[in-house]
Amino acid sequence: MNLNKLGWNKFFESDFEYYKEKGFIPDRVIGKHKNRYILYNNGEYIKAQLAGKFRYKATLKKDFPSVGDWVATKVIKKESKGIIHGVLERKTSFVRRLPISGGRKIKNGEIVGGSPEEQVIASNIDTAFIVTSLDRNFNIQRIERYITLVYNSGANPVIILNKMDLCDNVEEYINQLENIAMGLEIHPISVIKTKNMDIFNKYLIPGKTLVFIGSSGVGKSTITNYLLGENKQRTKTISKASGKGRHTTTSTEMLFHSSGSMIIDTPGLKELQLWGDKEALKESFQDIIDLSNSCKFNDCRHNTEPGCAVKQAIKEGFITKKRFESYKKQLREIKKVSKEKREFKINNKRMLKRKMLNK
Ligand SMILES: Nc1nc2c(ncn2[C@@H]2O[C@H](COP(=O)(O)OP(=O)(O)OP(=O)(O)O)[C@@H](O)[C@H]2O)c(=O)[nH]1
Ligand SMILES: [Mg+2]
Ligand SMILES: [Zn+2]
Repeated sequence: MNLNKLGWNKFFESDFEYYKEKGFIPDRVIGKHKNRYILYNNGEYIKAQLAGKFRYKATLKKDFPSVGDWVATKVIKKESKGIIHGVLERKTSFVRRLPISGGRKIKNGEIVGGSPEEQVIASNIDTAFIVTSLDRNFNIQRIERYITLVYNSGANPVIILNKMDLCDNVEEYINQLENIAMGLEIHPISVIKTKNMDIFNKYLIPGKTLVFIGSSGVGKSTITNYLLGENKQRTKTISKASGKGRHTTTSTEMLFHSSGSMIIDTPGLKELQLWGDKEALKESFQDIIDLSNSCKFNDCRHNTEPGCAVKQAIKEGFITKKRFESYKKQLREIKKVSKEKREFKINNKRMLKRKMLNK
């Protein structure tokens, strides 16, 4: 199997130059279990660990390899294992803010505390399927958050509405979504009843990487198994899954589809805090940002200012109040994380400096 079939291209090649000279080989991360990684290359699966020097230099969570990454490795033949020495720059990556370990605190509807770090869920992906089910799980605000994060990942967002067999007003859901997912493809499907499953064909392109993301119980693994044509991924067996509680998939895994594309199945995300900078909402809330360019004041906050185009659009029913509320909430969250990120960076620098001086 050549590297291109695994998604390798010029982007990674140029970053790999440095490692190539040192005799490393590029492998793709297809699985991760604590400190152990499973890599793939040339039709072979390789168990791998991190090099000591790499571990020493990696300080942030995002410095460590994640599923979908290309890594520079050396294989120890007689032990048939690989040692990872570096992670190549990610072309795209789906990230969220690192969840708080050991419970979270909520204040005024927002999560407080926790380290302002990003967590990489999957990288070097081409298409991200945001999966939701047409039952109690359906939640516009949550989908809006996924859309923001997928746009920021650099991958192409596609919305999958699974379990259409359980719903008799699919059109209503689609109408609601069209107001928040402008221009995105929205596909209602049912894996169980094999409805509309051929919509996936156009994304299953050799060398492309697809990822399924969404809450627990929406059917990500059931879809993955259907596409693979075998029951590789464990799925919830009780058909009356509540959509709450235990996660069936516990680790992210990359699987190979017969078309030559790669499918990443992820565990359901319970918490979805935003990550990004001030540009983070420019695609997911393009409607509101476009409108705000027509506000009378450049720095209009769309509160009580005269000549506010956003308020006018709400009044005339072009955008819903809910949509505007989502925008404000996401904007607050992004501003907060940007601020915390800056402070975190300064503290980190100070800490490093102290470490150096103490040496
Ligand atoms: N009615 C109906 N049930 C479905 C459909 N697709 C999946 N399910 C059921 O939904 C439940 C959860 O499916 P999973 O594939 O395990 O969900 P998941 O998104 O992978 O969940 P996590 O791994 O926990 O994140 C299972 O009981 C499936 O049988 C569908 O199209 N219709
Ligand atoms: Mg699953
Ligand atoms: Zn305004």
